[in-house]
Amino acid sequence: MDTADAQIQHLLVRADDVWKAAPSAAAAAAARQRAESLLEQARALLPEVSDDDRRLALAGAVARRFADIDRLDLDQRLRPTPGMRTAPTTVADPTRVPPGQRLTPGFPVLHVGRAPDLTPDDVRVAVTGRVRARQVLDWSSLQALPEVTVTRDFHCVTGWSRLDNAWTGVRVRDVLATADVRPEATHAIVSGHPAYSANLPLEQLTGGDVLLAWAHDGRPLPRQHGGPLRLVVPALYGWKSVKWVFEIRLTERDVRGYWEERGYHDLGDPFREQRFRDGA
Ligand SMILES: Nc1nc2c(c(=O)[nH]1)N[C@H]1C(S)=C(S)[C@@H](COP(=O)(O)O)O[C@H]1N2
Ligand SMILES: [Mo]
Repeated sequence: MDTADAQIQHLLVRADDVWKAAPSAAAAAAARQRAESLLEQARALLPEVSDDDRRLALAGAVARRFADIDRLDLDQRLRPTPGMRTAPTTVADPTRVPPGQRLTPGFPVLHVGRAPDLTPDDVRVAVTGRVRARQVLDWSSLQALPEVTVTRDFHCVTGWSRLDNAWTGVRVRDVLATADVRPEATHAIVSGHPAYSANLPLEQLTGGDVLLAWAHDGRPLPRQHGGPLRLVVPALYGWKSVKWVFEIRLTERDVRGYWEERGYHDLGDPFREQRFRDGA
């Protein structure tokens, strides 16, 4: 076993100890920070693990712990969001809720880094890669496409689901059509500010309910939820719904995004509980 492997395992044990030992709610926040910094160190060592299978397994172990920490923090974040419609927390049809999910009346905010402060004037969405006519769409060219509203449930891999979100925007399908996608394109990697990305099979992006959205429940999309513009892919876990989107790159193979590089599933279907890749 190489040293990076041993070091990562050691960091994981320490992160677990720090987190589980937190004696009070106040200490929990500090413990969370400390555990996350240990996990960041473990993550930084991953490229040094030479064996591919081991690296994948360890990446999954790191990703799992980040998700576990998020999950333990859930109750805090499940409260209704001020000024926002309260989402239903009961359903007539239980099969509507994917396994392992809890319904939240609020709308938790999740992202890595700092939420950028953008206005519609700042919005540019580049459609690049395997296209015949590379595009950079600004706010007015996006608004010129047919506007649609779809009402869909939203499922985050950390365990919360928010039902009945009305998203308004344009279909990604229509956005892609402006760039004339080449036949060899099979996947896309979508990027958002400040430094986030997620990969998807192309057919997941061209569904009729996949939008670049600028409104939620009839109001302009709040900044913390990706305003002015975010991707919404209702059929997949929330990490694919890139906020503050600035590029859709069409590719000939699956190029991993932020969380996928860290062990999350390449597809991420909540009903199949595709949270992590096999072996991760
Ligand atoms: N730019 C960007 N988009 C992002 C993320 C991020 O870290 N950065 N996090 C994703 C994750 S993990 C989830 S669950 C959803 C959360 O969306 P919300 O904050 O509106 O609930 O945004 C996704 N989009
Ligand atoms: Mo998420």
